[in-house]
Amino acid sequence: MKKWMYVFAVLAVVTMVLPLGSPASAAPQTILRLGETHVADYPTTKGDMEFARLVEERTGGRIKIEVFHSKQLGEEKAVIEGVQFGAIDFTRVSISPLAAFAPMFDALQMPYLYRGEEHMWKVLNGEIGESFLKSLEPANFVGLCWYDSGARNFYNSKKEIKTVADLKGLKIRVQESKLMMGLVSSLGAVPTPMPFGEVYSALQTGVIEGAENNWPSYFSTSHYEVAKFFTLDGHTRVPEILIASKIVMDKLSKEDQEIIKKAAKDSMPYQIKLWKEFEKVAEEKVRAKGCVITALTPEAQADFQKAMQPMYDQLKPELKEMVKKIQDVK
Ligand code: BDP
Repeated sequence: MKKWMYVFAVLAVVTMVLPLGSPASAAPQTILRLGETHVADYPTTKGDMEFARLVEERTGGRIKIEVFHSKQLGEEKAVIEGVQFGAIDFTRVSISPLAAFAPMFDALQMPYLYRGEEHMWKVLNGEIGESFLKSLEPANFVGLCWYDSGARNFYNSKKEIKTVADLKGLKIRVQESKLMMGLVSSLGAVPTPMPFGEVYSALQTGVIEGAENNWPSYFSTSHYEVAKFFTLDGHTRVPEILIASKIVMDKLSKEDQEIIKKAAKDSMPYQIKLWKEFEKVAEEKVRAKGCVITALTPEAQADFQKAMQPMYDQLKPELKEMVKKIQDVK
């Protein structure tokens, strides 16, 4: 054998035996993508990044999850579809648009459903929350974990909202969700479903007059610049969820699937902690910018709740039953 052939043969054997992804090579074997609508320094995006970090650490660098924040992979509805077909590996979304793919999820986002955040976390971290995560499999998703998203409130560019009557006829942007359309209609306003990324310019040009969201989103999207009247009505608590594509997960080993599921759960306390901090910062910032923040009187608050009661009465039987189970969690 010529010398160069010998060297070549030895090299080939060495390459074959060296396991890919060993600390020596440090190159990931599998690179997966996660779609996120929020900007890089938003608490939820940081939760995604913590999840990715834990997966990378616990697989010794074999699996790397790249977080594409700021809608780089598209708006939520399109990204959910991508995950369903296995074109995108993971996403973190609000359960509002997800309910179009798994209708039972509406039970988790009914107006004034939870007695407070403690009640919500009891539900999500208990048997009910677990059954919801599992229930996504027939729709080709794997539910991984929940993130905090606080309470949602109305804001608009026109006037202070102190009573339900003040909302009458206002064009309000909602997520792409039937339930949210019904909610806004039940208050006498006009719902306009629209992707998150289009809301700022729609408010600016007057295509819509208002929207609804939590403090962090109101602040980070700069919607407060074009809609300065914010009313603390707290109509919903809509949990955020991290989901994986079932098609993608099924191709991984059982061991790696477990690492991913555990890493997601373990990223929750970090996201929730950052959320709490940022909720305060966002509120302080928009207050300092001179936004008009309106607290409802107890009577007005009761009227908001009363106006949405028909939504409960109209629920399909299986949803009604689930809502009752949620309410019964003590
Ligand atoms: C934010 C959620 C985000 C939603 C957005 C919206 O974090 O996932 O897409 O609301 O209103 O609070 O579309």
